Amino acid sequence: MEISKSVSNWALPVSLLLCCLALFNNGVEASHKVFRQLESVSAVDVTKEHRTGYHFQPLKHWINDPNGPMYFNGYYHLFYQYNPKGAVWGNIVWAHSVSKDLINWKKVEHAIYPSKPFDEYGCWSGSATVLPGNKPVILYTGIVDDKQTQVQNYAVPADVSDPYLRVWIKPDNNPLIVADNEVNKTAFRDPTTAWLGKDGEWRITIGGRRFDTGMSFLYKSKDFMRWTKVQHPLHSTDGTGNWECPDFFPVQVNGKMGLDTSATGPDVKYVFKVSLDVTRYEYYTIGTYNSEEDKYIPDKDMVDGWNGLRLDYGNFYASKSFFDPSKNRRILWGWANESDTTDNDVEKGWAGIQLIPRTMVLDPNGKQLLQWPIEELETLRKNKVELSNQELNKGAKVEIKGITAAQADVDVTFSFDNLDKAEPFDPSWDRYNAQKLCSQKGSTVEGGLGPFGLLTLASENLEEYTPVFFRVFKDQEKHLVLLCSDASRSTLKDGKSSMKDGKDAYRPSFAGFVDVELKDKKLSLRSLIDNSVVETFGAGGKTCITSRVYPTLAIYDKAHLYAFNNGTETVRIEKLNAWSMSKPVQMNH
Ligand code: DQQ
Repeated sequence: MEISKSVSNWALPVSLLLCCLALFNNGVEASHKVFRQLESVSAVDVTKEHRTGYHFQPLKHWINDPNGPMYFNGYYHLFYQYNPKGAVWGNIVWAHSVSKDLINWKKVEHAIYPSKPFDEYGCWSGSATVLPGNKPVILYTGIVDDKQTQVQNYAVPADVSDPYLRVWIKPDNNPLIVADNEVNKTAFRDPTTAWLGKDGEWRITIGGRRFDTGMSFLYKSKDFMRWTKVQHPLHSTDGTGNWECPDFFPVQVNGKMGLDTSATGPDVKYVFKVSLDVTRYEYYTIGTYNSEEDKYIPDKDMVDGWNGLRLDYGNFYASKSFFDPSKNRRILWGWANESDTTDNDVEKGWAGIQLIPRTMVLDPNGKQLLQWPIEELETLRKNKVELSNQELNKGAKVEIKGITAAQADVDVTFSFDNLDKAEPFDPSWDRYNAQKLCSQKGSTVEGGLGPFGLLTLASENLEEYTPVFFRVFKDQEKHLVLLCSDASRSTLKDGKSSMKDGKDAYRPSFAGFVDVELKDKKLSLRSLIDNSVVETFGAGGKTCITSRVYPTLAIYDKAHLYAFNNGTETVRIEKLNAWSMSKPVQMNH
């Protein structure tokens, strides 16, 4: 995710950009940087420093997109894009892990790997659907040649009575779907979970583009085997470039329950999410879907493009959701890649993590989603510390002691007496470029109401720290709340790659606005801190930001956690709960 996220002034047409990306990526129009010389260099040692304690990771090597996910007969199945041979992208298989609680994971055999003419050059992302009769099926993208021609295949378990579903079969009638002449064959991938229309036919959508129009193709089938393309795509947006990993699912209006992907009804809205290949971030819209006409229409106040709502304003990509019938919830998985140099990825012997699964519901205001870490995560909490009613005057910095600050869960509610001191929002600032605003007005630049929040992964003398904080602005009669997760001071390490084509370290001031009313004069923040990752949920999950950071001093028991206020207005820690986080008993061994 190294490409600048400042998209307000697109000087270059997207098509030119796409062309440049292809040139710099060994001629391959794919989202991942290709390092031919490194893709099969196996890790000799795996560096422990910066490995996460409670996030999903294999024992070594590269991972990217979460695939599948599904709940089946008492087990959660997470498949993921994995390089069995090295710590950079390449040699991609569907690795497979199973879990009873989404916390402890058992690694099983790779579910899908290149072996047939229809996937000889790669087994890329896809999804699982549990068909009536409790029959799981995976749809995935197969790469059939060295020109990256993409087709859609299926796989089924060899033995559904095996609780781990260890062995998957790719029947000989694959591929199920090949691109027709209207479809760009090298931008045609990542089939979704299927949903059933009122006419009894299955639908899936597949990401791609037509020139620089991002597009999600729609296919229908009566029997899941013979698929026909619907004339119009499920959705498309001009000028957004290639779409990867689309996700399409229903949400309850005024309800907290998750819905099966085929659910419909009067109190149901739909979410369409896409991963933007060009900028490496995602956006989503909320809208209506009519299965008779097969049209998805975003609500009229939705921003449908670069500046749309994001599931996460940080390092978060190729996400995928699934319905968990055991707890009636919709769960979202997202992938965070490394923000460090390629040299460091290779030296560490691993790259990429899956973020903590999040439940997703529609905000009661109907205008966005709310995300929250799954409740099972709370079983890892220990050594609770509490603070309440603690004033933070201008310049205050209070250490949260008694927990392992490098591996912690902290949940805090700040309150303040009035909003009058909020600094005016300069109309010349770009509302869609929260990140730029955060980089200009960092955690140390004095404001009126804010900056206040947490200093995570901080070294004792603050040579290194990753602040997550709010800053409140006055904007005519309203207020604008900015949430930042700023990696710019997170490490003393030099961030330059020594390789000519390697990637440099990326330390952005990630940020997003928080759509909150402030009537109660409170703002809450929850951060999951885990050695090299900070996942933040602002205002009950309205705005989420993930940062990957690599401190050199603030590691293990040398890491500290502080609450701070650098605004002139006093704020109060109304309530703070923090816990050390244990490691799961089993993580992929
Ligand atoms: N990663 C997969 C593709 C997908 C991309 C290849 C997104 O299927 O489009 O590893 O990160």
